[in-house]
Amino acid sequence: MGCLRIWSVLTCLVSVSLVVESRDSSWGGLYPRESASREVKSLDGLWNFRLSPLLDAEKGFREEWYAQPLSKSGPVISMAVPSSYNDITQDKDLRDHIGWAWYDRLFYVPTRWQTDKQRVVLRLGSAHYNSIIYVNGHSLTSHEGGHLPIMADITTKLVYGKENLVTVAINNTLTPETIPQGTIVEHNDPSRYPPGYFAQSYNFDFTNYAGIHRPVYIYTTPQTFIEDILITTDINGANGVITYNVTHGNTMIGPSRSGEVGCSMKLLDIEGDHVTSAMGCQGTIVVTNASLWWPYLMSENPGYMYTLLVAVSDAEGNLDLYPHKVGIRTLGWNSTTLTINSKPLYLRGCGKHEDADIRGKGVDYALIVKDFSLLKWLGANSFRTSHYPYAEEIMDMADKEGIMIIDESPAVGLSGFDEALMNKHISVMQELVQRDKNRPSVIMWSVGNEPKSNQAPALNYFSKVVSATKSADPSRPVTCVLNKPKEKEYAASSLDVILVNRYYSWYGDTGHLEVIKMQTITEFSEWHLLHNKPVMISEYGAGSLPGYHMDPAWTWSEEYQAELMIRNFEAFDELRSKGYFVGEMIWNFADFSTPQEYNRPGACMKGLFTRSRQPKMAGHLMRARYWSLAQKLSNLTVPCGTGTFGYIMGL
Ligand code: GCB
Repeated sequence: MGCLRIWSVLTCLVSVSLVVESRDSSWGGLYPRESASREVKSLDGLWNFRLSPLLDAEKGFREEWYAQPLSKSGPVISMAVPSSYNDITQDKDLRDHIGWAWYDRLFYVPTRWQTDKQRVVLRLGSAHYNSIIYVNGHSLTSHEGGHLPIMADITTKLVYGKENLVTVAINNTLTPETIPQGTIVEHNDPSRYPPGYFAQSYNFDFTNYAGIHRPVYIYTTPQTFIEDILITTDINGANGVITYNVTHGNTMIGPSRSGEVGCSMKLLDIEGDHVTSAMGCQGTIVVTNASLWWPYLMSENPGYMYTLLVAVSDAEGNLDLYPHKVGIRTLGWNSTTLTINSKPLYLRGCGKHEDADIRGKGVDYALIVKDFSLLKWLGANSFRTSHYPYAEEIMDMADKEGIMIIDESPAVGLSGFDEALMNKHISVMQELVQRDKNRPSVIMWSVGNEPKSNQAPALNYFSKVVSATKSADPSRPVTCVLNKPKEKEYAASSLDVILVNRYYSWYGDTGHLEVIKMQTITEFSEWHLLHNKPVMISEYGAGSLPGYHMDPAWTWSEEYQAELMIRNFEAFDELRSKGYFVGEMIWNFADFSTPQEYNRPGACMKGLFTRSRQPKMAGHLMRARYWSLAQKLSNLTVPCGTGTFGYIMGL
């Protein structure tokens, strides 16, 4: 049989990525933003699409599907970008596909970009999992990993004033070498399975949606351009201190002209009014009487951001401008406490997913606005990007709304811990830090969720991954979300804050809500005692079927989910009074899609909200809890009624 499944999937990844002409995708570049020197053009919309045959994964490469429009080499369907491809049609094979999928579209570039000597960059916010990008038949770049940006300079590959072709090949196969990991199970018994039969399994419960999940842009810069901007902030009395470092690039051939490049900065306030200016590619700006970036419900004016207008110019007259948002805030942490702007933090939030019907993990602005509106309705101040980095469009909203983020890598459920995996994991952390380093909303890095860190090699592995993350960014605490018993936990010693997932009275002692308080208090006190670090619960919860009611509470009823939460709240309040318990995040914000299985009805039902974002009883209860915490901790007046539960809690 030609090129058989997993084998071909893997060999294709290796052989094809060897022939790409450039590999600058390890740095996804600054988010495409318009300025007086930059034009941005969206390539979102309907693309052409075709799957590779399941049993001949290499067909598209062998037949060079990227050399001409896909519609010329065979049948195509329309595919929405951004979106997952799985749930878009009625086709089961498309929903369940494992292997290569091909996308392409035509686009124009104006001749003016050539006459103006513009550099042109193609950028995909993400594509899951492995991708190879072609422009006009040239293999341009490849990227491994589904949740971080991919970019490539396409200036010399374009035909100006004419149609150009962009082709993206994506492979969603997960193996023990990918992050996250998965396994391809080959079924070789001819009496039970057809020839070549295989299935994908993985060590997490959410659907492994695939596709071009985030916006695709092309944008221009001058030949001398702003490559990256690093911003850190501090507070000195009433003043804010912004330290910046601008790196610039240059497409001109010949001796380096970096000596002739100059930078200047203009700081604008939230109204766009000039605050102050500075010269030089590195430097410090003092903002007198600064407005600080505060989280939602910790200030009357959360999410305050200035704009740093960065300008880079050279002797040839190139001038590049990039507007970068800056939130001035400090973070602190010690053995008991997390602080923001020197005030103690208590995180009240949830784990989330990028997940919705039809579009799967595709960016959807309507959903982003809805989710932040629900978070604010809840009185939540934070969430974790469980279990992978979320779209930059979501992160922008978090910065703006003052919602704090625990920014997690895609390393969910890892095991094995060999050196190759560790190096890949370190690169992923570096890419994530590179992308999100300047975001005021990001208050902690999470290197992963529920690794098999009861295996001894996890000790060296996590100490290296955590220390690489810290050297990429010393300004934020680093964690990993744990679920192994504390007596056999090898990752914890490397972390700044201990985050633990515990499902008392759900996965253990099912039906026995009365044990939650005792077990939670014992467990979390011991974690603190053992490691002398701040601790928080990063997941707890129960599944509920909306509209299913039972009194007394019974598993899967809305009453059971609500009562389980109340028992947990009692434990959290007691732990909080001990001074080292820094937050609670329920699992999950909303019900989300899971693979087909017999113990879940097509979704993880632990949401406060249904998948279509309507509150369950748990959502109303959580709203009363979070608003009452906000009132207690930040002395806030609750602005409007918080429903029946709020009434009972005296809000
Ligand atoms: C966990 C995982 C989360 C699952 C959850 C569950 O511990 O971190 O991804 O969805 O349990 O519902 O089982």
